[in-house]
Amino acid sequence: MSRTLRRVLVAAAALLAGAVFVPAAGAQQTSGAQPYIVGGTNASVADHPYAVYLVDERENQFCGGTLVAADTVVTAAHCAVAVHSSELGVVAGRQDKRGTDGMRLGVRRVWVAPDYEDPTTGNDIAVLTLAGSAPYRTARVAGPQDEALYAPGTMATVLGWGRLSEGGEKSDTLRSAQVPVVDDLSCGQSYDTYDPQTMLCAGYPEGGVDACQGDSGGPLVVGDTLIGVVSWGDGCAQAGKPGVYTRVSSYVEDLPGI
Ligand code: 4AZ
Repeated sequence: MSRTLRRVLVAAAALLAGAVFVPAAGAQQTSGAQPYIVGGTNASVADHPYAVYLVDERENQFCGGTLVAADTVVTAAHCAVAVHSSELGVVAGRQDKRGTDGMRLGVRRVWVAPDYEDPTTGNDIAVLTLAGSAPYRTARVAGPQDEALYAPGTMATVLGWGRLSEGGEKSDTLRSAQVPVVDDLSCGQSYDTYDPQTMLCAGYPEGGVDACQGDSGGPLVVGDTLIGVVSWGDGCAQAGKPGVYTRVSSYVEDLPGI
């Protein structure tokens, strides 16, 4: 079946079901809290100067990150181990991947949470020490005193250059979306391996708004405070499958350079 025909059929089925939330690139979502990361809108690096992305040896963006000091980026462990540090780059101050704004910095040191194995078992956090300084406003890292920011229903902002829909294309430009923090009981019902000590979930019960592939490692912030790192989930924006994030406050004491 052609991609176009499949989209038409999916859209027709969704209309019949009375709810349209299949986001096709460029389409506006008509249900849920946001029009159309998945279900987000364009964001500016002026508003979110701490939002950075990681590039591989071919200068391809493959993950996100958060600038937390001039030479320090928090990202996901699964991003940090994907590329050898000598070939890893961090791009800061560049909203559009096709442009040359901002700067690309090399990575001098990679710290990975010692107990990290894979995202679904937790500890999916890493710190990159940059080879130079990035002169941009940094995010504050949540600590144990910030438990209120993790209260269920708190609206948080997820940022990234990742896919606009599950299996779809990555964004050329920075996107953001608002998602509510999900309570631990619900998240445990969604995912067998959910660990409230090392993870948190965010998203709507009906789905529609989420981080997706390529957003991993990027920020989940409340205001300018980093509370989560995009880590994993079952697909993207599916009902009953919120995004899973690394619970940053559990690690603040361990993170080097912060
Ligand atoms: C990924 O593969 C990925 N919906 C990131 C975030 C989510 C799922 C997958 C959450 O990088």
